[in-house]
Amino acid sequence: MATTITRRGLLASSLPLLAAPRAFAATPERPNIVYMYADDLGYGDVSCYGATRVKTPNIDRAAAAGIRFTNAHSSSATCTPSRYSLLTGEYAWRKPGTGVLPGDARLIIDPGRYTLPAMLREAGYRTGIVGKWHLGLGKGNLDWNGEIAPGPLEVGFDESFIYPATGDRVPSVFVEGHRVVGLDPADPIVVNYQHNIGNGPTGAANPELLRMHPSHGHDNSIVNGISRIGYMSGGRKARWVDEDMADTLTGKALGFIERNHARPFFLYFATHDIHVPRVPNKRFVGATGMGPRGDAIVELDWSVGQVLDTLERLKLTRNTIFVFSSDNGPVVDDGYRDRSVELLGDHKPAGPLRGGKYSAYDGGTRVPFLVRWPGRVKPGTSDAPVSQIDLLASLAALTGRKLPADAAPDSWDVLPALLGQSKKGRPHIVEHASALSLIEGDWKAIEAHAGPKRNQTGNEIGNDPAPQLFNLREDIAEQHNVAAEHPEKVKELLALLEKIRKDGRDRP
Ligand code: NG6
Ligand code: CA
Repeated sequence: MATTITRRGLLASSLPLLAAPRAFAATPERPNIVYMYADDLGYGDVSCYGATRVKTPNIDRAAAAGIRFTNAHSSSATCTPSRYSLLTGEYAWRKPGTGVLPGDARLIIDPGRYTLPAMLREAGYRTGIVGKWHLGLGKGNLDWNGEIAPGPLEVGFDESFIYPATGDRVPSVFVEGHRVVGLDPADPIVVNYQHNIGNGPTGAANPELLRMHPSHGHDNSIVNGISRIGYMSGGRKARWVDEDMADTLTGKALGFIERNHARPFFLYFATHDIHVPRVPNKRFVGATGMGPRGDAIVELDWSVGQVLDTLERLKLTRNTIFVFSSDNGPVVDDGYRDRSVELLGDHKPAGPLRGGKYSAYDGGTRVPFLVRWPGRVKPGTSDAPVSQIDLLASLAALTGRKLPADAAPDSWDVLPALLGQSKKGRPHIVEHASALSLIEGDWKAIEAHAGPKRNQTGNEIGNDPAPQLFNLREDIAEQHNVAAEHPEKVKELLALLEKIRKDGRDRP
């Protein structure tokens, strides 16, 4: 490095030696980061967001010691696109092929791409994923009995213990690193999403073998008395037991924290709860009187408690940012007759919001979002508009990483909002269901979209052949479409949405 004679120059040239990790931000920090991602948990499903028939003391404990966001969003109203956006910082709707994936899909994130875990690894973190993946594995025509790659380890994670897609999709096995866990080579796994393999029983042909019946779809291969989406044969010893999934995944999450407690770590813990099939452990059966859906929330809350207790025991609480959220809004009947509709009573999974999973109304993407960092974050609530997609840019800012110009095109640095220092957040929220929506300030426009008003779950999708407009401040339940009264507002918001679409990036 060239040194200049001026005092200032000499000082500047010696600085990097003294403070190499501070190269990018004024005061970068490296707290541990735990991102706990529930599946299909709604805005009204936990007690700190107003639920009364289900109690979630551990989630509430994180809320009480942190910031409870009231206007935080998943990027999409379903799983794969939300998770794709979370990890890449790119709106999934920009990239075809990022919708809900089958269990035999190829990896949809290019290996080597700048991702949330890759960024944190560069910042000196040990990175780990436990739980739901649902972003595809391999390059197509994967042999489940060999090396399963590329996958999480090729897009930024140092350690990986996942299940490939969803609890209701085959293959119903865990994958650790590059291998199926507990696979007996004499009983190889074959997966097919077109037709049955061999003569294994299916939900369609053998309903008498089922302990939980489908309400729609879900009538292919039977695993543990529950028929799934897709067909699999073999791998009998490797198949998971639904009742034990939360224990297995939570145990792996705690193991990761324990192994890495002495260094900065990033744990992405994506639970199976409360996705279908809802089969909580018998410890939680009957906990709520709401059937498996309510009991799965209590099981999820137990997992949160285990993580918080472990951080406490290892004296990591003060030096760990704990974030809790959900990948999309709630759904009651998502394809199995598990009595959740009958036992729902007055419980409101989406709280005051309209719609739920799959929906362009706010119930689709406005989800619980908690940030706890004792000592650094003052407890309270925040209505700052933030999106999960912003974690990449925000955590880069925290840890002093400079995003390459073409990385994470839609991720805003909202770190001050996440730390409770500002109510500003991102300038607008883009919501993604069948239709796209744009929220700016009090106003929300949903673009025109053909298609059914509801899908088979009964959830409203938000489709309408004409654009819709709501004033969320006055009408959080989106009951009054005021597009006809404010055509200029509709035009303005949809023009901004169009610009974001055309520009190929949202962030500055
Ligand atoms: C749907 C499934 C639903 C769920 C969803 C994905 C049917 C009829 N419905 O296609 O049960 O698996 O996909 O959920 O098959 S998500 O949370 O992973 O996005
Ligand atoms: Ca989901």
